[in-house]
Amino acid sequence: MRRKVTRRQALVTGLASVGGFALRYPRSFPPTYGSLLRMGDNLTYAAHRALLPQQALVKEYGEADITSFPAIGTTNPGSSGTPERARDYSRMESALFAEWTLSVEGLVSRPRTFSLAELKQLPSRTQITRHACEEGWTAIAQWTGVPMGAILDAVGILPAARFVVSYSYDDFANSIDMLDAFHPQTILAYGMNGRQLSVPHGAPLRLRVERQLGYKGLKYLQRLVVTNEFDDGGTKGDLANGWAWYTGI
Ligand SMILES: Nc1nc2c(c(=O)[nH]1)N[C@H]1C(S)=C(S)[C@@H](COP(=O)(O)O)O[C@H]1N2
Ligand SMILES: [Mo]
Repeated sequence: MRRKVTRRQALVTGLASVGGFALRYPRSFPPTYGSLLRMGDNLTYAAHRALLPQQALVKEYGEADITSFPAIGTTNPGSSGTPERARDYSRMESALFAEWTLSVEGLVSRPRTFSLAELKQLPSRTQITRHACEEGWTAIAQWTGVPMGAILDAVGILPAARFVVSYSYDDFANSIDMLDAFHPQTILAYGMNGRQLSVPHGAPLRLRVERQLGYKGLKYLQRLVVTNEFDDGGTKGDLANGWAWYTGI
């Protein structure tokens, strides 16, 4: 007879087996632990961090699997938000984002900005993956960009670094931990399906966090901040907007 393992048993067994991992990452629970309303975070976060191989890759598809892909949420920061921001974004867009830069700051030894041209000189990765939106649809696309780990290596994160908070032109933010930040499939994408990333899909640069739901893939990136304390972006972040911080799939 097959022994049934309850989710709770699986969780406890898993947590017990990650001693070595817990030494490096002292928290086995997500930063949102403690809120009854966020118990879903605790299960998926602990299960992913404890039960799965640490750097498991999500499935990658072939070109024949690419599907149509709706644009969701903000589809043009140049026509939404404050007039100043809309003007800034429109100006950058009409200059083909030559003036756009990504700022990388916080707990790093060499804070700096990267132009699009500079990002394209860093090692790139192309992957065809399935995007899952919390609204219930999925779509498959090919993404090309710089692994976030390559950017973090370029600026040199300090030993206390634990999270990367991303900020966007349409005033959203969200954060991921270092495990997701250095996951090989976590990339800052400037290309989609072999072309420049379009405005509806987040031009000039968007995040892809392939092991989490689609809303963690922030479009219209502006700034990355490395922190040692949990920071979800406050009123701009997922939690303040009623979404879970960790949405492993
Ligand atoms: N800056 C920003 N990023 C965002 C959003 C947004 O509205 N603004 N929507 C999120 C949601 S809910 C999803 S499903 C995906 C959609 O990406 P797409 O528009 O390329 O389909 O982007 C995510 N990232
Ligand atoms: Mo979404």
